Amino acid sequence: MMKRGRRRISFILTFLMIASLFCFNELPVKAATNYYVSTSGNDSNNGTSTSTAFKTITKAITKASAGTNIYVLNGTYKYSSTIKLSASGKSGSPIRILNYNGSKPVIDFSGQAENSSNRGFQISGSYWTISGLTIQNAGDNGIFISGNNNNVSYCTITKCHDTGLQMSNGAAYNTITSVTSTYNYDSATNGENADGFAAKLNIGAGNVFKNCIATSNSDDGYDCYRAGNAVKFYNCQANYNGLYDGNGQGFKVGGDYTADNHYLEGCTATGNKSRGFDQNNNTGAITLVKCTGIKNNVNFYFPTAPKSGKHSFTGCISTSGKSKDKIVGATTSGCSFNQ
Ligand SMILES: [Ca+2]
Ligand SMILES: [Ca+2]
Ligand SMILES: [Ca+2]
Repeated sequence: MMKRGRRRISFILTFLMIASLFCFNELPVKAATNYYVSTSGNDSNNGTSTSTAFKTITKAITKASAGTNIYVLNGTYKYSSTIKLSASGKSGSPIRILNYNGSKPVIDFSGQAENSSNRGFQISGSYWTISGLTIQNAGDNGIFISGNNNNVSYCTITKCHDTGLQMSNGAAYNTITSVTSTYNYDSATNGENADGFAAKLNIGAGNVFKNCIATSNSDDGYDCYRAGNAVKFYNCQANYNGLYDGNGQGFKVGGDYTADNHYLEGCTATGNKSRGFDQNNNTGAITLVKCTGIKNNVNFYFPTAPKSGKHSFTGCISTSGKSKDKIVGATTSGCSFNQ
């Protein structure tokens, strides 16, 4: 009996092993699906080639899942409704909205009235990539992110009626690379609110800006008002921000006395109306490495020591500021300030 029982168990185990092998082999390997969007397309097409492209990005989004690439062909696409990205890709398998083959498609939201609910793209989902698009004339932010692990790269965001790209409401681990944000202007408040970029009002951890450019926005270049978590900036520029009633700080790295240990490296602020680099009541310790202020009203303004630790400035250079720099509660090394 014992022997037969063991044999039966061994038979069952072998059967299960072979069956499981078959099962794994039978699993379809799901290739990334590509969809195409063209101004001459049609949403009743299948969308899977340039000659059978969809007409709208929104149609392609309804078909998208992790690993999908949505290629946008050249042309100007007009939308008056917010494009909502609420689904999610996966780690290593994002959903991507991309310019097709080096083209420069323009997503134009000029049909939107200036109103805080009229954003261009709204990313509440995670693992999205938006790359190679020009996004313009949104009634509020060009892109608003509250989700996690999203990437925006090689885009131009311009002439929106609030901050070009904003993260808020818990947005975490988002990376913004080589995005230019320019000529954003909120007319209702004569320019008080429209920054180039903002990571403000309760963000999560791990947000990064690399090689971004904020030029000629009505309010600030970059705004971290009440961020609630540290942001990292690498090789970013803020130029000539502050028009009309805007504050005009290049990098506003604080606000409302939250303690956020922001990190900036290789960043340059030029010709901003007020301060190039502005503490703005941040009670955290801020680190600046090889940052340069040129021809701002004040290049570096850090008038208050952090609640714990010290600010850290390494290799920072202040050139041709109209008024003197203010640096308090900091360790400095290899810097040239105008104090
Ligand atoms: Ca607004
Ligand atoms: Ca302002
Ligand atoms: Ca601002």
